[in-house]
Parts: sequence; structure tokens; C-alpha cells
Amino acid sequence: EEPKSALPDYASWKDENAVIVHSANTLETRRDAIGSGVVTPSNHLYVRNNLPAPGNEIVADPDAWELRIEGVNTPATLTLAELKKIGIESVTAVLQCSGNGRQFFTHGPGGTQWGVGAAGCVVWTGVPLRDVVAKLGGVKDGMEYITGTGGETLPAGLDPKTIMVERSIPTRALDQAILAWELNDEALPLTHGGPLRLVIPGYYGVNNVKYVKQVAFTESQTDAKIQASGYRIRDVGVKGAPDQPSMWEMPVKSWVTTPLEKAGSGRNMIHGVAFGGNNPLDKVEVSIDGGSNWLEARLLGPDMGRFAWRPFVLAIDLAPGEYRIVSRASDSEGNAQPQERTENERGYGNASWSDHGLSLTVS
Ligand code: MSS
Repeated sequence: EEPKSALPDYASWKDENAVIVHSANTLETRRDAIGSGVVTPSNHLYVRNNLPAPGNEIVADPDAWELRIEGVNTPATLTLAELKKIGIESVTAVLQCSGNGRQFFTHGPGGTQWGVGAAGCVVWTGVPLRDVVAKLGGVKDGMEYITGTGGETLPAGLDPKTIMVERSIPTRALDQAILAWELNDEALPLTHGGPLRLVIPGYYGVNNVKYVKQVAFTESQTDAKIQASGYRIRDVGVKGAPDQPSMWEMPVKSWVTTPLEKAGSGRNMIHGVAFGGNNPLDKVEVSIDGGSNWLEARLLGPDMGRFAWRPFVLAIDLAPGEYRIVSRASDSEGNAQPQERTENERGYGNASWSDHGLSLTVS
């Protein structure tokens, strides 16, 4: 049993038995708390804040929240009440931190030592960004990025660019971007970015800007540090720079969730989750011998679309012994989850099937 640390105030409604408290700003879902359903319960969902969350007063009157929209032909400031009249859509999507799986890197990258649980699959409801843009006369010519700015109050005395949460993503994501005010059918809580969040299904967590106060279509990427040098893939020992790949679209990934560590002999149900990232999922295979032999798993639950994960199960008889259980997913484009992680300085984007396996003792 790992010792439990207290939940921070802004997330006191989380189920303390379902999460690992890494710090006041980082809560991870326990591997066995992901469950066998498609949707991760909100009170099990991981939390990652780069800055302390704003005060609860920002969700007191959600409809009054204001969003500035720039880089369109008719820039405007719209309240959430006004956005709600433009359109509405629900999308089920995986939310996953760029650093999920960092714990398995051996060069000791700094940052939260996430295992498998900086991820969840949730239902977002809001207005498609493209509908808002259409209402404002379309995107101005020559704009290549969607730049979202978080609504945190920045501590005084520091250069805002070094701490603000402002992310740019390519305008190709306009097809799928939504401005969400509901999470799993409830008003979006402050903890997950209420009253309004820019959600980019298929993209890593960091691009899903919480308490979004501005969305700007821009010619270039923001020079905020979190974009310019942060969240970039580079070799171990190399500093972050704007020409390195940014943590945008997620690749295909899966992992087993239960049984953990010990099981009884005979019939066992091996559970896990699999998703295609920015592409639809094709299939997932499970191996009980560390990857020598594979069996196709059965996908569970309804297919909630291209951006959602599918829980999977493999029913199998196990004799007493030691097993290494791993899973390997592939997407509709024929990309398979790799055996090994791509080594990189910050420990981002770990999709290795080998790293994400479980060792099981059956007696
Ligand atoms: N937003 C804002 N505003 N702030 C912050 O801090 N963070 C990021 C996103 N967004 C932030 C934001 C991150 S980094 C992540 S993951 C996410 O978010 C998380 O979410 P949740 O809801 O879970 O907490 Mo990594 O890639």
C-alpha cells in the first residue's frame, strides 16, 4: 500500500482511493481505477496544472465568462451564454498528458513521474470552434495556428511569457476543436478548466487549454515558453527549441489495467484500454509471455468514435506461474504501438507496449 497524501482543495471532490497524489498540481488515476467502462468517472480523472488553479469564483457564474476571439475577419468578445447559442456537439475523447509513462524512462527526466494514469476518456460538450469562426466571418487569410490562452492570474514580478499557459496548434485541428462547458454531462468543474475549455480531441493534454480566455488564429506559434521550448521532443541532454517536434497529435497506444500483480489460477479476465490517438483504433492484441505470442482481445463497450478509447478484455485460463502481460494496439492507418519508447530528454510521448505491461503472479 502506498501512503496516501491529502487531496488539494480545488480537487477535494476526487475519489481519494482512485488517485495517486503526486503533488498539489498533479493527481494520477490508479491503474486499476480506470474501470472497464468507456468513460472515466470525473472523480477518477487525472489532473495536471502547470500553474495553481484560479479561484473558485470563476465558475460562480459560468454564463458570464468572456472569451476573446482574434485572427478571424470579425474579432469579438463573446460570453459563454452567447457561445451556447451558436451550436452544440458532444465528443468522447481521450485526455492524456504528454508525460504519461514518464516513470518508465531510465535517464531520470524531471517532472511528474506518471505511470499509466495521466489519461482518461471523457465526454466533452460545447460548441465546435469552426461554428464560432463561421459566425465571425471565417479565419483571416494566412493564419496557420490556433493559439489558446489560459485564464490563470499570473504571479507578479515574473516575465509572463515564461509561465503563462498559451499553446498553438496547427489550424488542421479546426475540424475537431471544441469550446467545452460540460464534462461527463455536468458543468465543467474548475479542476478541469471550467467554465470554458478549448478541447482538441486527438491531441495531447497540454493543448487542451483550461479556463480559456482567448482563442487567436495566428501566423506563427506563440513565443510563450510552454510552446517555444516546452513540450518538445529532443534527444537526452538537448535543450528545448522551436524547431523540434511539438506534442500535438497523439499516436496509437494501449495498456493493461487489471489484474494487478496477483491472480488465482484458472479463468482470468485481462482488462485494458486502447485508442488510436488522432486516428481510429483498429485492433488490440494481448500477450501473456512478454510479447512472444499474441492473441486478439475483444473490444468492450460502445464505439464512441475516433477519439475515444475502447476498453478491451481477454478471457484466458492461467496455470500457476509468472506472467508478463502486455498489450499492443494498432490504428486504422496501420501504425502499431512500438515495442520500445523513443528516448527523449523530457520523457514525453511514451507509447511503448513493453514499458506499459504488468508482471503477474498466478497461484
Ligand atoms: N490549461 C491551463 N490553463 N493551465 C494548465 O496548467 N495544463 C495542461 C492542460 N491545460 C494546463 C492547461 C496539461 S499539461 C494537461 S496534461 C491538461 O491540461 C490536464 O488536464 P486535466 O483536466 O486532466 O487536469 Mo500535460 O500534456
